Amino acid sequence: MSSVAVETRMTNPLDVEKEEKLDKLGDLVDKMDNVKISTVVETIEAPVKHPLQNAWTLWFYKNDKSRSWDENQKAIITVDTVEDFWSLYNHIEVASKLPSGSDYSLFKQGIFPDWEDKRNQSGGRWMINLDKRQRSQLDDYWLEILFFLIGEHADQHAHQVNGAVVNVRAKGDKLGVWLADSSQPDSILRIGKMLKERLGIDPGERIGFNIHAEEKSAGKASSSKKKQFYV
Ligand code: MGP
Repeated sequence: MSSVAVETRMTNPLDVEKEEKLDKLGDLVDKMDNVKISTVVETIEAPVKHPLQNAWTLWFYKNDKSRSWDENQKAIITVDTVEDFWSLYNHIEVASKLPSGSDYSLFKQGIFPDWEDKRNQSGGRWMINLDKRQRSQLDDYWLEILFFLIGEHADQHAHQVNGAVVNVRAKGDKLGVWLADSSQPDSILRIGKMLKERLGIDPGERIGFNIHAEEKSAGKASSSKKKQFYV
């Protein structure tokens, strides 16, 4: 090949353009060779929730006279983390704002909030009866009781604690902490003392413990609802 021919081919504008394209492609390949493809898959961390020792179900009792007592009990939601408990608490009406005749109950998952449930049958409840004028204390008392439950504050007696109920009543509100076994006086009394202390109830004031079976057979006859224990 003569030098003229070489010269001619190299200066052909089409060839120059082709050459430039190839150069650019080469640059691109070089660049791509230097790109480090990360093998670490970045994970988006889910916020950590703090588990409760037990799962707890919130129940609402609506005083609807056309339905039976049991039918008026409605399970709202079950929570098993601190965060879900707060989200629930912040979304519902406080007890003091509920219509008279309503109840909230918080029970360990699987326990129906009545005397008849097999895990309640042999038990009883500590009752805190509030005077009509104590309505302003109701929400604080109820929240303190909720902490007592979900925080397992009864320590080694916590297995005894099945749940709690707040009865919103025009005649005077009531709070009850339901225990599983009324044949265990030591743990019943210990829990009663803890509750009094936590709620800041005057030491001179007494609270009493009712046995479910007796309340059930006594019906409306409040005189025969004999308290079995006092603290
Ligand atoms: P209550 O709601 O505990 O108190 O019981 P309230 O409304 O202040 O009435 P009082 O009788 O204590 O003055 C009201 C009624 O609800 C009881 O008499 C029962 O008929 C019924 N009831 C309450 N509880 C807790 C139960 C229960 O566990 N099982 C059944 N079957 N009925 C219940």
